[in-house]
Amino acid sequence: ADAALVEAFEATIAADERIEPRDWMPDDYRATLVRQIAQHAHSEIIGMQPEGNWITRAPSLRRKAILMAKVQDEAGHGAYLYSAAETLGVSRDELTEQLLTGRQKYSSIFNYPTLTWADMGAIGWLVDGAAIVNQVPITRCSYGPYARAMVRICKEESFHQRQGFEILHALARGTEAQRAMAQDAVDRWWWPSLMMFGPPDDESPHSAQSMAWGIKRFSNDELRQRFVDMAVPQAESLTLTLPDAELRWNEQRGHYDFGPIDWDEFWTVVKGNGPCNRQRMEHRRAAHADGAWVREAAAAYAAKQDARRVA
Ligand code: FAQ
Repeated sequence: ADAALVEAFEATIAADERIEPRDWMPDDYRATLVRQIAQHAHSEIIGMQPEGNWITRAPSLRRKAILMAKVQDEAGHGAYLYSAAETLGVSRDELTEQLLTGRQKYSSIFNYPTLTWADMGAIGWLVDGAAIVNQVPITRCSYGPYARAMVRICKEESFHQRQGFEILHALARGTEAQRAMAQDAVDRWWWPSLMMFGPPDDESPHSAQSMAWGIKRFSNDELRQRFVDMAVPQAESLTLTLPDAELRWNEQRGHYDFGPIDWDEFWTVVKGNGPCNRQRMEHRRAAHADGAWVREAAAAYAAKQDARRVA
């Protein structure tokens, strides 16, 4: 590329200013953003399934209305993120194709089953909680459209997290059976939530370059630690326990120490062999096929409008 263009790009990054769609950018920078934003968008869309599973069985009309709104927000986040990716020159059709053929990933967390109503609480509290810790720094990402999309998404995620916390709060103060259900959900979602932050820093191939480009602002391990430090006092106020015997405050570090993460489990899930990977993909493919008539009708309508304009 033209030396002046490279220099302008590097100066923008060094000054901590934003790269915009019209600006020249290195191919690898563009490819990294497409990869991360697409994975993020796909996660929102696939992430509708675990909670969608409980909409018809929510324990009250009020809980049902809240859960429907949350799942609908996730569709909105997906649409927002696909639009951000499109500013990089890929179409939404292409991205959908990459998801459906398994060439692009989505977050490992959505390959776990939602066995009880308390899972809606644990997902809101822990999964949305982890998502916020990961996403707040992305509001300062060097790529403008991604950073701006994150501002609204983070506001909605904070509401999602509180609604999850409130579900667990109610269950933890309910009957013995409800309390046990809340504890069981936390036991099952804790470790997979820690895995959401990605592999340890020394096994994260993309981190160094993404941090140099200002796409990532903190490393996977830094954000994971921040999440643990936040979750421990919240678990105490819920009067629930986190399933880790090694969890304790480390005065010297000023952080909570925690036990080892099962990275074999993480990679098994990432490679497609988690408890629900097949089910999630089958469901998404079927939903896409079922929606073909809507896309055809929309395209026919648009063509008719165009023809009318020409005439
Ligand atoms: N799952 O070198 P790194 C939500 C892959 S929140 C699956 O560290 P990077 C809200 C990674 O892609 C969830 N794969 O990679 C919601 C790479 O593979 P590749 C979505 C993972 O990109 C809540 C390889 O491992 N949030 O949806 C995972 O620098 C409730 C090496 O890893 C985002 O996507 C994983 N957990 O860092 C919705 C946030 N971790 O591509 C519904 C934006 C890593 O070379 C209900 N993304 N991999 O084949 C990011 O911040 C980053 O992409 C990381 C990974 C931190 C996830």
